[in-house]
Amino acid sequence: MKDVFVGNTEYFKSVEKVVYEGPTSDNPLAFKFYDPDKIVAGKTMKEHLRFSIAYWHSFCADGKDPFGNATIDFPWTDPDPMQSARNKAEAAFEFFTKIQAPFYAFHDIDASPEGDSADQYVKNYHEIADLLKSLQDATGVKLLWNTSNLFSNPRYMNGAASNPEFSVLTRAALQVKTSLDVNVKLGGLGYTFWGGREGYMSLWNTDTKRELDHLGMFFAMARDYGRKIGFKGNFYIEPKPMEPSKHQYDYDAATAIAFIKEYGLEKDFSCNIENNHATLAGHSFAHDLQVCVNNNMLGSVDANQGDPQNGWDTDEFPTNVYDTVEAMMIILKNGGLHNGGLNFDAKRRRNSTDLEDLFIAHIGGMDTFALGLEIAQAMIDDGKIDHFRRQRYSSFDSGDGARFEAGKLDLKTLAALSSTFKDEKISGKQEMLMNLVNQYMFRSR
Ligand code: XLS
Ligand code: NI
Ligand code: NI
Repeated sequence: MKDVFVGNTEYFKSVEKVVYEGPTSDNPLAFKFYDPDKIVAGKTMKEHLRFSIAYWHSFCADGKDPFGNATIDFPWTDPDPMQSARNKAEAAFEFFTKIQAPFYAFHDIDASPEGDSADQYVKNYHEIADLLKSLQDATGVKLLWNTSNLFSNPRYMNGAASNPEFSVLTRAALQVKTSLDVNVKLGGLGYTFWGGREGYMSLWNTDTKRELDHLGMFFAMARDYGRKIGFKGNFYIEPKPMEPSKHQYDYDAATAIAFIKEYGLEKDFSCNIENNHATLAGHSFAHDLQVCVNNNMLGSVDANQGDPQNGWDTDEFPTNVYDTVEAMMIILKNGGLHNGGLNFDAKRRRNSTDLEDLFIAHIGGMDTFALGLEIAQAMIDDGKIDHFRRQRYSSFDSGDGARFEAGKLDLKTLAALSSTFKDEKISGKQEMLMNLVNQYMFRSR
């Protein structure tokens, strides 16, 4: 089995490389809908979907929650933290290869132990990065993005780049600088900022204007440094409204985009949209994706789903095909994911304790997006929904409507045209369109 593990030990011995067996297969360890080499609209499914595995959930999250201890055992754990990190890297690449994921993503301290000092942090990180590089070379798996964890360590309890104490910013800068150095070493395609502590718990002790200015300044510095050392990828801001902070500055796509533009970052920054964050903000996944596409700001996607009964980030694997059809519809119209990917920022439940559950969870997520892709493409090919939507705006295609769009009317003229107002009801046909979506979804293919 050497072709599916490149390290010294095979950690997922009970699972072989996962392959497509089709919708009637009863093998839980096979793809039912994701057929990597199948061509959809001129590209393979693999090229469309650009799946990425999240290091933190898959190889670090051990099932701890605020009420309970770890439930998940990782066979690579070693008493020496550096040895653990080396084993974990080998296990991770075995997993990427067996699940056929072309990309991965990590936080600095998911991959490499923080150590007791800043120097140790940098040294550990570079040593592990060298190993990751050799594993990338051996497997062909690429880094979608990395990021710095600026939220777990107590030093960040009042924020990182938006901390009211200057010296904390310097420590955050060390992490971001080192992550960018490592990114360039690994040929990463992106770098993500997710600011769990960049926000506030109380307005009574917070100068939000000053904190936002600091955050904007910090991001500009990261951009300048990255470009200087040869980072050619995209910087992403990952919006989230709250959790752990009561309010996070990058609340949703619209807020993050306004921030990006306000601080002059639009050439280098775009958004990394996560389904469960969009729903926490009171939107849908599709809403935040569409806001990004409207602004040419769709960078990458954290593919997961929330639980409608819970008001927090449950980070579940995507299984809701309605969500992925809507998402893929928008992504396809955006010309694809470009440099971004579908990164499974998702974890198995803490009582899914078999090692193979990690595979089963990802298989479900990949199948769900493959279904989304095929159904969305069928809807696009058929054109009924697009046609309906275009028709709805056809009064702007010619005559005064077109002159309005071209900016050739003023308010007085527009008001004068009210003599042409047609006082009749025009149905929005929502139910008809939703029934049509069900037809595309459930007709036999
Ligand atoms: C947390 C975020 C986090 C980012 C990376 O809610 O989703 O996992 O994706 O820091
Ligand atoms: Ni995320
Ligand atoms: Ni999240």
